[in-house]
Amino acid sequence: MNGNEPAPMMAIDEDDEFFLTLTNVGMIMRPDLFEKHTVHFHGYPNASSFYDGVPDASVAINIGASFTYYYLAPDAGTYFWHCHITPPEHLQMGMVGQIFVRPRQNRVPAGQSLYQSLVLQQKDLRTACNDILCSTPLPPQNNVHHGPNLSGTPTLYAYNDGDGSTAYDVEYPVQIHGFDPNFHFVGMTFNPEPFTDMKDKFFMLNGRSYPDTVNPSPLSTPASDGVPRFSQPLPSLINIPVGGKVLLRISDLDVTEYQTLASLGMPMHVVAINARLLRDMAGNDMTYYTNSITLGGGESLDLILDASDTTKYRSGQVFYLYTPNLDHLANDQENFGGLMTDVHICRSVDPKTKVCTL
Ligand SMILES: [Cu+2]
Repeated sequence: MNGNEPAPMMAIDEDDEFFLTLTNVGMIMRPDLFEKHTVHFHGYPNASSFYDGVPDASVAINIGASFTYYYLAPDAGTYFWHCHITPPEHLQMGMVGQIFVRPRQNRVPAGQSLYQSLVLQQKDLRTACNDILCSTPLPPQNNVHHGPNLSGTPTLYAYNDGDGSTAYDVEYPVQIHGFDPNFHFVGMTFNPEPFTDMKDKFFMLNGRSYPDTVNPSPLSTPASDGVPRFSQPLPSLINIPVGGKVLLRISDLDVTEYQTLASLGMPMHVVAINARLLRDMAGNDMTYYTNSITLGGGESLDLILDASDTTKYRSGQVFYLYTPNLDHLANDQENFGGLMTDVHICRSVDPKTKVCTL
């Protein structure tokens, strides 16, 4: 998928109309195969199963064909997408990507009440729209306004929270993957792939294993024509501006393993699971603090790393996100590596490029 894992990311705003054209160019290395492909937006409230990408219930794209998917982004949250043809195989081969929807709360005019905007939104929706759009219960009444964040731009939120509880300064989409080189090798050699033997031996954050996870640049690899080409454009190094908060939009697309990520010295504030804000039907806060999260393939989770206490978190400090499954802290035969990255506290962080200034 454009030579990257994750495949290209899709970041859209709630209420956007989104058109995606998938072209199946086939595989030069396996001309004997005539595999179809699809795009399945996992967990995403789709208006029509026609665009859902599950081949039994919708269309699949043949070699040489193109098809345009249509989505109306109805509900903020962290999702992900993958090809739905023989999922264990096509996910292992890298047909996985990130998709997230930024909430309409980001567009509340500066100085206006977040709570009132959510009340109004839900009032409108009860008459004009369907239930999917009213998925967040109102929090207790409050007087939080849409103000500026650290860099002076309007604060961004992970969800339509109505109380500012999901505010962040910088966001990091982080997708967890596994990779079994044996399965890929067999796939190149015209033998049937042994699905039951599949077992991941590399463990990756945005397609990178440590120490590539702390490299802020895209990775360069010589391609089969001998020319170096760049891949893995998404960084997995987490830079937090001092006094600020970052949102980690985590999803797991590993086919064979559960994955645990732990944080040392900086609590994880889990605010949403599977694209739903953690709030009960009465609007009570169900978010929680922890030092590790565990996801299976096909799950997502939003968490906030909060460095707003400047007596505890100072510029230049380094923390770690790593897996306590110690056999996943390796790159196949090679110690040490795997599912681990750094968390840097910076004087400032560019929210677009994620570049750290110390
Ligand atoms: Cu596919």
